[in-house]
Amino acid sequence: KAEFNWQDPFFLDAQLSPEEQMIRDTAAAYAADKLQPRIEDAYLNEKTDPEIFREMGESGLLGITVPDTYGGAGASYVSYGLVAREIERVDSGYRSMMSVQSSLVIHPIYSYGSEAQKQKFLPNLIAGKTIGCFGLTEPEAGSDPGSLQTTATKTENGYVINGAKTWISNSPIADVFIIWAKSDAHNGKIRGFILERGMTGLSTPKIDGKLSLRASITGEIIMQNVEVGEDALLPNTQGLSGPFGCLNAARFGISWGVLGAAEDCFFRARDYGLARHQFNRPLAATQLYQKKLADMQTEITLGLQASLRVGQLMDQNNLAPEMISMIKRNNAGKALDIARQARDMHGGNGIQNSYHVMRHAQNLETVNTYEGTHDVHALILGRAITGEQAFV
Ligand code: TGC
Ligand code: FAD
Repeated sequence: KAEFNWQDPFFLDAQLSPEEQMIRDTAAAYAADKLQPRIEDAYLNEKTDPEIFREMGESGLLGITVPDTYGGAGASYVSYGLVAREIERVDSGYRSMMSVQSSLVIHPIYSYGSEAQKQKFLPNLIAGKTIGCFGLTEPEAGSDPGSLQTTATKTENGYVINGAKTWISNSPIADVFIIWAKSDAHNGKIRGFILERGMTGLSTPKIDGKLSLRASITGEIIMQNVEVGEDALLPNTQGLSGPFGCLNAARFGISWGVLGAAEDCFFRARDYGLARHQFNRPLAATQLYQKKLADMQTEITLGLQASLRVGQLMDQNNLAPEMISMIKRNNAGKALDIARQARDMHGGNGIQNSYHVMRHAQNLETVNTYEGTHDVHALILGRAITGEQAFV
């Protein structure tokens, strides 16, 4: 008869390969040693340290699924998910920095780029020596990226890009920009372009006043007659399937990451409830407190098992994107509920930065919205269930 392990009820650990366990341990050690000590100051003072990319690169945590030809580890998607979980255990903003670099910048260059583009950009991005960002969302095109207005106009030697992207993670500190635009040379179809810092007409103002994800810098990308060569075009994708292919990987990582944040809240609520006495007994000895802990543990355990299953299917190249919608939507929504509960269970202390739970709750508001909102993923699933398109 097995003994129940309250920290790992379904023995997730035992379902991982030795390599996956090793990558998970590397990410956990990095997050605890280098990220946890920074986060309180970074969050309160809205500081994003660009050095974090280099540190993650040195620890082998960026572009982890890319083969070693370009500097990656050739690891499984399950490994990528495990990294996201460990980083987001500290803060969703740090996971955001990692997942944009890995899934939204390295991935499209690796999957859709020419050999010359791969050799030029991938080694530095994977080492964290350069920072990337992904420009899909625009002021008038959020949930509906098919309505984006950025244009690429053909010239003799390349293209001129005009438009504005908003709510772009990393953009104010980025060196490399993946930009999705409608190209007149390709019948107005959406194409991907690689832009670089220093190009004339490119600017990246920071978005101030965020009450969520404060350790991850966010900005706009303004492009006014930015001239690029033919070599800036990603040759091997056209249409929305290009950006959505990147989002599949990023959303999968988020499904693991949010459960890292949820686990941090669950562990902290348990510890707090055992230490804090009211009415001459620990809070954790009360029925209501225990029910909340049981609900948290159940959702985390079910969510992790689901993400593991989807990761294994990705590794077997047997994925339907709707599977990712299900786990991104479920896990982000459940993690947000868990963080709010943990905040409540800490009483007044729960609103204080040093108890961490309210920061997670604030962050998870963003994570529930970006990469497809909670409701948009319901509509993706609704379409698959009924065959009826409910977006428009
Ligand atoms: P739809 O007609 O459904 O599809 C258009 C084309 O795309 C293909 N496709 C996919 N391909 C691969 N993977 C997927 N998941 C795909 N979903 C769709 C589809 O087959 C079709 O291909 P083709 O060749 O026939 O043209 O497109 P739609 O315009 O009706 O879209 C509907 C909807 C709502 C599903 C979609 O637009 C959507 O997902 N909206 C959400 C937008 C979103 O997620 N934005 C994310 C921006 S990036 C971001 O938030 C980064 S935050 C990162 C961080 O900091 O961590
Ligand atoms: P809207 O699309 O205007 O949605 C508003 C509300 O309407 C939501 O509740 C939504 O669910 C609902 N809604 C929309 N359409 C429908 C419908 N058909 N039926 C029913 N309800 C609907 N984007 C990038 O490209 N790159 C990035 O790096 C990036 N980073 C981000 C970082 C942060 C901190 C944030 C907050 C956002 C980031 N985004 C990024 C943008 C993000 O992907 C969008 O915010 C998200 O896709 C939602 O778009 P929107 O904000 O325009 O909301």
